[in-house]
Amino acid sequence: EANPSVKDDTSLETIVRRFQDTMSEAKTHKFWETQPVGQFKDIGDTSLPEGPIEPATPLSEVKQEPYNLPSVYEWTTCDMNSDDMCSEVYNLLKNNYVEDDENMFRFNYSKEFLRWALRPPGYYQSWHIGVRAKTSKKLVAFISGVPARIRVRDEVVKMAEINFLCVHKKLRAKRLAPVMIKEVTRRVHLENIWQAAYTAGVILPTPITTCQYWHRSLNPKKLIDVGFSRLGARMTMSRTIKLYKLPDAPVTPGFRKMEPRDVPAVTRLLRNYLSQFGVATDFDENDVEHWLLPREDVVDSYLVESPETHDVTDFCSFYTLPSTILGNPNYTTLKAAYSYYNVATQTSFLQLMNDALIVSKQKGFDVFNALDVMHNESFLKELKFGPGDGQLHYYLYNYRLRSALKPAELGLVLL
Ligand code: MYA
Repeated sequence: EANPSVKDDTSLETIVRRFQDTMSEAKTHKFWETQPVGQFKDIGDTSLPEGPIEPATPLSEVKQEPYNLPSVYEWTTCDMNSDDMCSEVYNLLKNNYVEDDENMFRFNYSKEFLRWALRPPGYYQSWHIGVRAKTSKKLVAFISGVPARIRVRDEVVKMAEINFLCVHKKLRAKRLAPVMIKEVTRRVHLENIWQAAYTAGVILPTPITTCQYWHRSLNPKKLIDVGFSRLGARMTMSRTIKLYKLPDAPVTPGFRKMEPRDVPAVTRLLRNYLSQFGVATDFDENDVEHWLLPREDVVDSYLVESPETHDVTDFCSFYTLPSTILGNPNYTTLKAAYSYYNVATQTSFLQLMNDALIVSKQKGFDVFNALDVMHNESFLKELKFGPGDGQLHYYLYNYRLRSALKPAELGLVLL
């Protein structure tokens, strides 16, 4: 007999989406079946070795010319130092990038954010790849990579992190994406790098793990007004506002913004913390300086400096990623903070993250989002995060894991 309580809290949309997810595994992937990625048919085959699926080839064997695009389009390399080029990428993404399942919200990464995300230490301009319409010169598609060191078990592997794949809405389903993926792969190979990491909301062959987004309301009235959340059963607006109320200032003594002088201590703290996860980013001081020093409206980092010893004992960070609210007469933008890397050694993880919520509320964010990666599970429910309906799948290119990870075994957050 069906369990009515399970049936009741499962909407038709959820059932349909789960069914589609299941079917997409059975579906053929004309492009992905040709790529060195874990294939669905190999799931559970523990005889396959862990590590690169294909060996690196001599650089002289890497194709020297770009892949062919349909004749009306041409490749362009995007110089993110140029304001004009940066604006073109920004506008393409603002109008055509990722939306939620119900098409109510669309990511609106800021120009400063894109500059930060695409120019880390050692970045390659050749990995910032655009496609233009030949006649109008309009930018119609984009894909990017940045270099990163990612540790898989005991091995630190040089990889490309691939992000911001976007094809203009009017040019969808024309198989442009596979050509763009092949072209970025070629340009990554030219730098003698043979692996990549990426995330997507869609299921492809084959996720190394599947994470869930959780959301903590900071401005519940607005979130309800714009349809991001719903008033709970037996809840009024005023009870809801009270439920999510936070103190005006952080409570942990010694809690302050990270500064340049903190880079060595934060690097030690993070490296030590991340060493316990099966797959994790391998940050050195240069990376920490780039990825974690606060940048206004891009990334925020706070730490706890012990008032007695002046040691840096705890750290939390989040990045700024607003979404455009589509078709709402009263609001245009949802201000969201996304949990990035957090480490607690002396402060309780709960109190540390509550302080992160407090400062993000003070900064005017409407919602604080976090994935169930690393030790995040331990604070989500208690700090009144609710599970979202979006899933995020993590992938490696040309690197096989013998078995999938749990989200809590992942120490990697992509933007
Ligand atoms: S994830 C964010 C992706 N962007 C969006 O969701 C924005 C809105 N959507 C779009 O702009 C388009 O729908 C996109 C697809 C561009 C996504 N990742 O051209 P098509 C496969 C990988 O006809 P379109 C992010 O940025 C699909 O399964 N593959 O389709 C990380 C099918 O292949 P197959 C995807 O809808 C990106 C083929 O493309 C994705 O017009 C990581 C259809 O092509 C996706 N998100 O365009 C990229 N969506 O038949 C991989 C669809 O086989 C990097 N597809 O199923 C791999 C590593 C490369 C470097 C390696 C170095 C060594």
